[in-house]
Amino acid sequence: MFKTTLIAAALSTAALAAQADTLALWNFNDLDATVDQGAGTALVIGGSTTSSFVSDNGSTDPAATGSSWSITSFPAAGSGDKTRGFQFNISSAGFEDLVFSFDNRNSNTAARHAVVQYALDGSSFVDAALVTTDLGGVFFNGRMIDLSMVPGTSNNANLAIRIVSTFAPGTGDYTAANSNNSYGTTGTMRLDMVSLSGSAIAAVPEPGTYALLLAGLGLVGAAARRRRA
Ligand SMILES: [Ca+2]
Ligand SMILES: [Ca+2]
Repeated sequence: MFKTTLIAAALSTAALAAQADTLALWNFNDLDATVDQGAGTALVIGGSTTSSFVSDNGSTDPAATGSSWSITSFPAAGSGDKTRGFQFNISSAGFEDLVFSFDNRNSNTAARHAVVQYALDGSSFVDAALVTTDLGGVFFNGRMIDLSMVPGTSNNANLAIRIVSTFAPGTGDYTAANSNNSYGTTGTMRLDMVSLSGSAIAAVPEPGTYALLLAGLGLVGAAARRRRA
């Protein structure tokens, strides 16, 4: 009985570790930036503003009809690199192997490049990945940033993630999403299905637990031998 209980506990811990949970999800279908599943906060940063909650046609949202979050008011050409866009504050307390994902759609004149950044303290942001949107008016779906190998992102109550517009790599200015257009501050950037998923951190058994388990198996073995004798 004792042995069975210990093995069952070990199995359930392994099952938890393998299962990805959604820590936070925004689908924007209720026309606001309040989180729709899990916990977290979303905000527009650096002077950008929400322009609307508009159709998400073309995103991965399984809802038959839904909305996405559109923001505008981006920096003037050649200024404000990595200052405007979206920010998500999501606690990862108790979770590891985090993956941040989103769908996004830019208007023709919005910046072609954005950088996804993370902060371990909620405010000191570090670049994690560059995303390129080289077409306007089309959703680019399932963008994923794997944070599993980024130290400090796991089990962090102060984790924050940003998506901010950035200059074209190696230049000092923005490029428009659509190559036939010029960059404009009134371009829009939309997001849908923003999520952070992860795995519950498995409790590490104390060394004593293994000793008890082995002792239990030894007792069972001894009992079996006695029965055979
Ligand atoms: Ca949606
Ligand atoms: Ca909402």
